[in-house]
Formats: sequence, C-alpha cells, structure tokens
Amino acid sequence: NISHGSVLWFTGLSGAGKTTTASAVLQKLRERGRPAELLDGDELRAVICKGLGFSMEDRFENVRRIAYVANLLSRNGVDVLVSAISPYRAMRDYAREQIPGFAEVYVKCPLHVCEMRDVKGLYAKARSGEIKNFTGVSDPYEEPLQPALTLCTSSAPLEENAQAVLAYLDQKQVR
Ligand code: GGZ
Repeated sequence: NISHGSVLWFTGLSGAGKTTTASAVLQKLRERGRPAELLDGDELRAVICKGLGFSMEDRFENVRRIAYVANLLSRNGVDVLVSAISPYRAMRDYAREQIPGFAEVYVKCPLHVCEMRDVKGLYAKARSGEIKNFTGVSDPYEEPLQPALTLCTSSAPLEENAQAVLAYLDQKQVR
C-alpha cells in the first residue's frame, strides 16, 4: 500500500536551468527523507535513449521512454523530477495522460539569455549551422499554456525557484 509519488516535468529551452533546478529540488527532497529520482533527458540519451536524434519523431520517442520510467518509479512511491526540453505540447500532453501525479513545470528563460549563457557552446554551433534542428534556433519550442508552475531563472535565484517547487508539492498533497 504505497502512495503514489509526484512527477514534476521540467520543460524549457536548452540552458534555461531545468537540470540545475531539478537537482536542487532533488537534494531537498532527499534531505527530507523522501525517495526521489531525477530523469535527465541529456543523460538518458547516453543510456536508454541512446541512438535517438532530434527529429520530432525521435524527441517524441525520447519522451515516451522517459514517461515510462517515470511511471515505474512514481507508482512505487518515488517522487520523480524529469528534465527534458520536450518542446512540443503534444508530447507533454502525452506524458500528462500517461502519468498519474504529473505536473508541468515551465522553466522559463528568454532565448537571448540562454544563448548568452551558452554553457555547452551548443547555441554557437546551432547559429553556425554545425548543429541542425536546435530548439529555439532552428527548431520549435511550444511554450506551456497552463503549467502548474512557472520558474523564471533569469530573474529569480535558484534557491527561490527550488523552494517554490517544494511549496507546490506541499500544497498538492499532505506529506
Ligand atoms: C536541442 C540539443 C540538440 C538539439 C543537442 N536541440 O541543454 P543540454 O544540451 O544539456 O540538453 C539538451 C539536450 C536535449 O535533450 P532532451 O532529451 O532534453 O530533448 S528533447 O526533450 O527535445 O528530446 C542539449 C542537447 O541535448 N542538444 N542537440 N538539436 N537540444
């Protein structure tokens, strides 16, 4: 008789701060003694999503696999944080339908700020054409219409955003 975990689905541009924010939340949940896991798109692309590219079909397949694992974990009482661009509304709607306890978290950051950060140098490569189909540059990003939570990473500090996620979880269910 295990209660379901939550699945917080962090969506946003590359470099917006999805993984950074989700990692901070993960740490806080674990400090509270909650079983929690982070499923990071970029990381899973080296393992269970190996071989997938960035066409719409491959991105969808990526999201499908992540949603599957998120379900396995959450139904065993684990809180799951997903960090994946998941640029199309349809794929996030799919995840919402598949996953009980799903909540969309929009990690919002203006493109020019992500591009200025360019942590991995991918935006520069996207602009030069070395990388094709790059989200925000040469591929679409469909903003969430009604996210459960919006975090602005260019204006609010990490700690504040992480706290906002925890506060959301607390009001969502009694722990
Ligand atoms: C977007 C790309 C691309 C293209 C490589 N478009 O910010 P990152 O670097 O560390 O994480 C991004 C990651 C995107 O993987 P996701 O699994 O999150 O994407 S999706 O949900 O759309 O399937 C980025 C890097 O891979 N990357 N090429 N063309 N991001």
